[in-house]
Amino acid sequence: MKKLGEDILFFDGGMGTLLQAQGLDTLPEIWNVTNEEAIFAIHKAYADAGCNIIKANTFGANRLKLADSGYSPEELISAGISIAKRATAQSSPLIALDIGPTGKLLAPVGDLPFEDAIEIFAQMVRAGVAAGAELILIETMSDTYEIKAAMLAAKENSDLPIMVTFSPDENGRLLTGADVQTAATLIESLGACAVGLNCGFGPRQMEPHLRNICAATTLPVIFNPNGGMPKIVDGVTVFDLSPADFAAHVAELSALGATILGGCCGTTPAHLAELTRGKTFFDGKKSSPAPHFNKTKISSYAKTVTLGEELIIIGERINPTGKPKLKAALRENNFDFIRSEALAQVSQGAQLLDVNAGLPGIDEAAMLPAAVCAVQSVTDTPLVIDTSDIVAAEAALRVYNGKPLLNSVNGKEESLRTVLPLAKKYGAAVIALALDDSGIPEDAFGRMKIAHKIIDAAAEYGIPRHDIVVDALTMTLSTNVANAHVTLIAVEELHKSGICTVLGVSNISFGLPAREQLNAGFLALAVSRGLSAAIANPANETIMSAFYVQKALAGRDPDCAAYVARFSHQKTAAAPAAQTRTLYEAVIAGMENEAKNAAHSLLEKEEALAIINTHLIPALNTAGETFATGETFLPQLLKSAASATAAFDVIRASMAGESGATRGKIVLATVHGDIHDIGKNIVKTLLENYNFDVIDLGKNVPPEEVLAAVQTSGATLVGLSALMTTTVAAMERTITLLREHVPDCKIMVGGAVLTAEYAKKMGADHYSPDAMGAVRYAEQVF
Ligand code: B1M
Repeated sequence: MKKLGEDILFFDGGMGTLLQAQGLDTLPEIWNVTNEEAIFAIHKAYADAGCNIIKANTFGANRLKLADSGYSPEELISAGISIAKRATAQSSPLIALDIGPTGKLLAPVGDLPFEDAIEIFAQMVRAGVAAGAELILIETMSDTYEIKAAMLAAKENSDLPIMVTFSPDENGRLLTGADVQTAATLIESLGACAVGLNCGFGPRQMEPHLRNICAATTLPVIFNPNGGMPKIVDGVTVFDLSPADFAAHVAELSALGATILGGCCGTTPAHLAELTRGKTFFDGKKSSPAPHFNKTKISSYAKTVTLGEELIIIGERINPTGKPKLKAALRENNFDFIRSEALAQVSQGAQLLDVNAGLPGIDEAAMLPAAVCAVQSVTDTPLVIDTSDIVAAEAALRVYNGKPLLNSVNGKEESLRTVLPLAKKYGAAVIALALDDSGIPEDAFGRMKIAHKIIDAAAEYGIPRHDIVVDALTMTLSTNVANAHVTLIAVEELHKSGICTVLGVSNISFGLPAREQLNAGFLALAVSRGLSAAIANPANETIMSAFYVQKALAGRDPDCAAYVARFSHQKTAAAPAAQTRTLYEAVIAGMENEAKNAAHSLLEKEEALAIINTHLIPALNTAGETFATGETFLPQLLKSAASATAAFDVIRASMAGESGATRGKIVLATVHGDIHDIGKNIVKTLLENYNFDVIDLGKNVPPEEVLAAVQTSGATLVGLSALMTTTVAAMERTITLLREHVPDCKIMVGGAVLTAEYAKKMGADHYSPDAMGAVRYAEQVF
């Protein structure tokens, strides 16, 4: 029997590319019932090539992709697994239910709700289990949220082992921003038995990403690259690695630590036969131990924070206790205030953010997940989910995109019994409070005993020791002068046994003067004893000064750069949370209400069009630039777009149209495949203000729909907008179709990606760089 992670195992290779070569003209999974022999032969060839794991032909058998096919996921999955089993009966490899992406982006980036995604995958999992799948492979993923949805569906509907592979881009990032470490952290925390990379590129191009994933996980690593770098030759995608070259590259790269090897697009049974033929090369090979073994990692959808290396500041301000403004915001569903607090704390130096929405009279189980989503929409800083309400905890853990830190569990039986299973299911690390039914022990030994009891209980639920972060509890110095000492000893002892610790420091000074000095001194002492994280207000000058001082003194601030940056200009505390942002800043920060308010203020002194041109568009340009350079990610870009739209709605309402008769009909659309409509909407508003009758078809409009609208309305001018290089082709198709059927209709085009020259080349009558240009041209036409 082969052992996962110890022996080398072989996945099979490509399926879709082989079927395409045989004339596939439908979804590949449909061939499970219409062309069974072809699928049978491919599985058999892979089994004969020596593969240990065979992917059933079920990758896209989800109800979204099959919607108009006349087939159900159950039917195709049942047939797919049955063929795989029959075809490989002689060598009996493991048969995997293969699950690919839904094909849609999940909300808030796209429009597929998270729970709908879970249910779509759950249907596949139930069908796979019923058909006798032996493991679940979730593959070719490019969004951590979709990975989480698929993994929850697998866990909630089966006991099968789960493997997950994803496909980073050339910069090593997923579509929605995660780096390799972050994706691997999430997947490991949710309980996969192996994690890895597939598709995208050939083996060589995957090397840096493979290196990163091997360093980031303690799980066995899967490596299923393509058969070379895909290239388009005569309209057909080809992969350039011969079986021998492929096998040589994969074998060599496996030395980085991958123990489950196979192929993806463009690989064939010949590639896999060549790879498995080198078995002797692999014999006796063991996975290299991951260098970052047993680190406590907390992640968001895009980044990972590691505890235990240097002090981490957990921003404490999204907690209503003693904060009247936050209480009011929670009662009024003012999520902009919460987002604002989050952004302010991050800019002040918080590396994690605590989110607590517990307030008498509000529904915490609804509010906490909403607050978590609100914060995640503007920042990729990982979160600490802080609640004592178990229902609220589950709701927030479920929607959180990443591996959170859950605050908290304690040594009481009920807490252990209710909190730990949730942490296990949702892959959270947990803050363990050193107290139990008998209260808070007075000595360090008592607190450590409780900490170890929690760690042992967590282990029984399968939660690793490094995912427990102990809070040794800060007691007020004024009530007992030994209090600081007790906590510091506990921190030191826990640190010595490799356990991460966290403290809320400010309680130490309660009832004493010069509280901030005492808090800062206590923090510095605790850090010297090995404290991993402090829950604090990052706007507090004294605490943050202590943070920079300890960092420099501990030798963790190369060239004292952070220290110098902070103190050379005696930087004052950042502006208070509820600061007033300009329109430009509000759009970049993604604050809708602030953007609206700023637009209202600007309208008092500036013309509508000037506001659009000098505030709104430059803000979107900056948002686009930081997105392009990888400083921000899709969720943030989305929030900026929503804020710009909100501001534009205010501006639009202020634009009084000219009175008079309608001056002509214009059909307006953003072309097929393109969902950018802010610019098109500005064009529409301006045209309407100049009394043109605009038939707005919206965004992502197929050429045929544009033509149909022109024919039914009798419009003699069409306006098309395209923002991406990839959608200019759809614009050209639309122009060609219009020229063919309505040759007298004039066509104007616009959008940042176009030039006058290119517009002419496509056959458009007019290119307009801005909305006013569109009005001027319409005036000419009519
Ligand atoms: Co995205 N996006 N986006 N995006 N987005 C761009 C266009 C991009 C340049 C950002 C970047 O990487 N730097 C890049 C395209 C790269 C390229 O192909 N060259 C890009 C990408 C890659 C993507 C995604 C693929 C990201 C992803 O998923 N990984 C994805 C695409 C989805 C799809 O369309 N299939 C995506 C998604 C989004 C959001 C949904 C988050 C959001 C759009 C929300 C919405 O529109 N409702 C968004 C945004 C906001 C942008 C940027 C930042 C801003 C676009 C914008 O609204 N500009 C943009 C970067 C940038 O342009 N700086 C970017 C302001 C607007 C007023 O200008 O539309 O040019 P514009 O309109 C002007 C003129 O061009 C002219 O008048 C307007 C007013 O002056 N005009 C016309 C426009 N149409 C006209 C028609 C006319 C006449 C004039 O006659 C008919």
